[in-house]
Amino acid sequence: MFEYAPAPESRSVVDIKPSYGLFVDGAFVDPTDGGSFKSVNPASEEVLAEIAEAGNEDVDRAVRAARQAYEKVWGPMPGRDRAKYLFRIARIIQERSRELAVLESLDNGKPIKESRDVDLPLVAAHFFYYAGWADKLPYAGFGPDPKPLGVAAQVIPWNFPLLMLAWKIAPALAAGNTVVLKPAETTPLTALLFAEICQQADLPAGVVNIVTGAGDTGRALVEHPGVDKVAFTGSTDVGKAIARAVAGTRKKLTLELGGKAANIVFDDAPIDQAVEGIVNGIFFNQGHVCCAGSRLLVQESVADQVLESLKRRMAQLRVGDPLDKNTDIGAINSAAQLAKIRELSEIGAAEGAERWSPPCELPERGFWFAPTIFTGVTQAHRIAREEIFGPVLSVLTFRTPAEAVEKANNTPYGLSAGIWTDKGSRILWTADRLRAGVVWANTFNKFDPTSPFGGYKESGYGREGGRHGLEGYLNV
Ligand code: TXE
Repeated sequence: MFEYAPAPESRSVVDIKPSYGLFVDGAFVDPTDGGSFKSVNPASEEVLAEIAEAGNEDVDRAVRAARQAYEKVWGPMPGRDRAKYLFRIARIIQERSRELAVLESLDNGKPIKESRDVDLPLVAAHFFYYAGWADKLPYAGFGPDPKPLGVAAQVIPWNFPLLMLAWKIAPALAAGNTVVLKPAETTPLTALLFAEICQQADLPAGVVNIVTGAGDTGRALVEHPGVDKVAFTGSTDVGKAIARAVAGTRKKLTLELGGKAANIVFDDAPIDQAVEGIVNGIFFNQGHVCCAGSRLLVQESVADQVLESLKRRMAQLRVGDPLDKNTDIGAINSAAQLAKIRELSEIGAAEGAERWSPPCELPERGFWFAPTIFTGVTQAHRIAREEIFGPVLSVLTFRTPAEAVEKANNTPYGLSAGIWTDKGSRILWTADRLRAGVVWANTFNKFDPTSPFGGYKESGYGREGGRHGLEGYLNV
C-alpha cells in the first residue's frame, strides 16, 4: 500500500549561528567573563551552537537596562503605543513561524507537527491577545488606573521554550513592565531568535533582555535587588528555593510548578474518544508537560476495554526524527531528563507495577524513550506520586465517582485534571470536587490565551493567561 511520507522539514529554513551573545539593552553582547555553554540537538547529540553564559555582572547590566527602559520609555508610554509594538511582534512571529518551529524542534526535540501546529500558533495568539489589553487596562476590572510593577525577572523551562516565553513576556509588556528573561540552558535558541524579532519590531532598547545560562544565572536574576517581580515556571524544588529567596523582599512572585494530573475515564465515556485523550494527555510533547495526564484513573468495569484499545493505539505511535512530519513522539530533551525517566521507570517495575511498551525501534544516537504504560499501580507507588515528566503513564482503577475524586486529589500537586463521561451532571459533580487549577472535560491539553492557567497546592500560585494573567504584572 502506498504510504504518504512527506520529506522531513528542512533545517535549512533556519540560520543557526555558531555562537550567540546575551541580548542586553537592544543589542547582542559578549558576557563579561566570557563564559559559554553548548546547546545540543537532543535527537542527534550534535552541538547546535555555543551560547554565552551570563554571570552576576551581566545580569546586573541587563536589570539596569530594563530599569532604564522602564523609567524612560516603556512605563510612561501610552498603552495604545505599547499595543502597536506587541501587534508588530505577533505578526513577525507569524511571518517567521516556520523558522521558529524548526528551530524549536531542533533545540527541544519535539515533533515538528506540534511546534508548527500547536506551539507557534499559541505563541502568536498570546502576543495578539495581550496586545489587545495594552490600551484597555483601565477597563480590565482592576480599578481606573492600574500601574505596572517595574522590572520583571522571568525564568522559564525547556518543555515549551517559546510558548513559556510568550506566557511571560506578552502580559508583562502589555501591562507596562520591562523584562529580563532567562531561558532554560538546554533550549536557549528560540528565545535568542525572539530577541532578533524584538530588534526587527524596533522595540525600544532594554524593554526585553535575554540572559542565557543555567541555575546560577537564574539565581542571580531572581535575587537581584533591582527586580520588582519574579515569575518562574519549572520544578517544584527550584520554585520553593525561589519563594524562600524572594520572601522578605518587595518582589511579587508567581510560580508555575509541577503536576501529577489524573485523567479520569468513567464507564459511560465514549471509549475511542477517551483513548485519543489519554494518548494526547501523556504522549504530547514526550510527556514533558506540567499538566500532562500522567495518572490514568479508569473505572474498573471498562478498564480492560480501555487498556486494550490504548495499547492498540500506542502501537501506531511513531517515535523518531522530530523534523519528520509523521513523527508523534520526538526526543527526550536532555540526557539528565532521560536518566530521570529511566530511573522512575525502573522503580515502577521494582515496586511491582507491570510495564508495557509497544515494539518500537529507537534511533541509536540521541535521547529516546519508548511510550510506556504501567498497570497494577497503587497509590503508594512512586510512579503514582512523583512527576516523571516523560512518556510514561501510570494506570489506576476505581469503582465509584467518589473514589475517583479521592484518588485524583491524593497528590501534593493540583495543576490539572481530565474527565471523560457522557453525562454533563457527572462532569459538573466531579469538576467541582477536583482540587486542580484546570479541569478538562472530554478533551485534554487544550490551551487558549483567554483562559487563566495555574495550580493549587504545590503546583504553585498566581495565574497566567487571560485577564488574570495581567494581574500578576500590575499594582491593582
Ligand atoms: O527544572 P529546573 P529541570 C520538573 C520536571 C523535571 C524536573 C527537573 O519534573 O523532570 O522539574 O527539570 C532554572 N534559581 N519540571 O531541572 O531546574 C533553570 O536554569 C533560579 C516541571 O530542568 O526547575 C531553568 O531555566 N532559576 C516544569 C528553570 O529554572 C533556576 C518544567 C527550570 O529548571 C535555579 C520543567 C535557581 N536556583 C521541569 N535552578 C513545569 N512546571 O512545567 C534552576 N533554575
